[in-house]
Amino acid sequence: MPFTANRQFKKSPRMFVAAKDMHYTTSDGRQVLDGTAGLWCVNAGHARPRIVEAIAKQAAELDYAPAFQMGHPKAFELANRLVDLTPDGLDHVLFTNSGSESVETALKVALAYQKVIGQGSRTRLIGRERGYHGVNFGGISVGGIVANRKMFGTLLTGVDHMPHTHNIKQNAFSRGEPEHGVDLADELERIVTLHDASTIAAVIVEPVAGSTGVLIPPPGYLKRLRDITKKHGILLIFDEVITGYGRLGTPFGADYFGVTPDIMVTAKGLTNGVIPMGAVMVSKEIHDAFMTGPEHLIEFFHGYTYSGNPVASAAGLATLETYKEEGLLSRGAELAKAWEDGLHSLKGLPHVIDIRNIGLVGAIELQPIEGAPTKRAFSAFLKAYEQGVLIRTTGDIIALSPPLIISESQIDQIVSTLAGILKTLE
Ligand code: PXG
Repeated sequence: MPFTANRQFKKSPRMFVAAKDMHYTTSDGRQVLDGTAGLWCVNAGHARPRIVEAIAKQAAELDYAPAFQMGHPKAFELANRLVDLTPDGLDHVLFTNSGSESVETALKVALAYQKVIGQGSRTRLIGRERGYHGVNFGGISVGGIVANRKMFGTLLTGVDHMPHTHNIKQNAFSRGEPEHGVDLADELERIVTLHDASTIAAVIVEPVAGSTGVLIPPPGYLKRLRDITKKHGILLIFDEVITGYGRLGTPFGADYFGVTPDIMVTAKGLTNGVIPMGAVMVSKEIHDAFMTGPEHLIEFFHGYTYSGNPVASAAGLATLETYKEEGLLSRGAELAKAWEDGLHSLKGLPHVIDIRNIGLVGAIELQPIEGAPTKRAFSAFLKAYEQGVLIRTTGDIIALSPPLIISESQIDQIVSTLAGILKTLE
């Protein structure tokens, strides 16, 4: 099983057999409130009729079409809808099948772009400590999670990392963006000085780091990264696999922070998690740079058997339609205050050393048990599951990211369940 304590699980399995709207049904017939939108992906809630119907219809009408040298209308329709939704300047789309593939695609576009514009010496990639960019070799190389890296050899060479922005000492219990740390963006200048701009192709960051525990940037930090990258001819890639599709109360993190990258990496909420699909948006400038040479030749040597798969495209279109009809891409902003107040009401409970929130994401950081890191949060996870609420834990951090259809009373349920659990934890 992926990223699972396999032996623990197999001794006492936790199985879901059905899901509807905000709830899972377990194999023993219990309802579990989804506090995590599956794995941060089921933004519109479960088994939404429009998406279910679109998938069934598409599978019967055109199940598969070759993606190389052939096309089908729905992939283009979805690409156009995405271009309408993304910030101005991101005008073209490459489809993938996951966040990890979207990351690899973005990194390859960045390297190839520098080459086609005559900047072939720009081969370095810059990521960030505590960044998560999926599990493939490019992604773990620019990523900053030691457990995901240390077993897998030398990874990509020519990669450097900026420091993360998490700072409990100064920023604990911040509501929304934390006050301190904008200067950490200047570490990029230091890295540029070390390697020289002429060797650096791209910088990749999550606008808000999700997987390593909801690390929110201080105001002005991402703008400063944008200024530095622009100044040095370095591409800026936002990995919006988690922050995309309404999670922060705006369509994308780029909108929330008012910063437009050159390349945007998405997946998860694109199809509401129902069918695997990712999308990478790039600027017109990047796209056009490849459109040279004889027209019968392939411009970019990259792609997947399932790029823009018809059923995934239909799921993506139905998902975007559902978001639009129900105003879900801004619902996180409407709920943000209730969400923030609910989470921060847990301040002062045993072991809680930080609480943070932005849009409809939150994290509660616990003091680890001495000598047994992750154990305290994992037991909170098991108790929450027994008490009918699904949460995620990463290290000793509880991470929450419910579907955007959550009601205020369901927010209360998550908070009161956690309050009860925190009082009883070892
Ligand atoms: N980039 C980011 C920012 C992600 O969060 C990926 C890339 C990779 O996506 P795929 O589709 O290849 O898994 C992710 C995935 C968690 C959790 O609970 C987070 C992810 C996946 C599973 C669990 O922290 N993020």
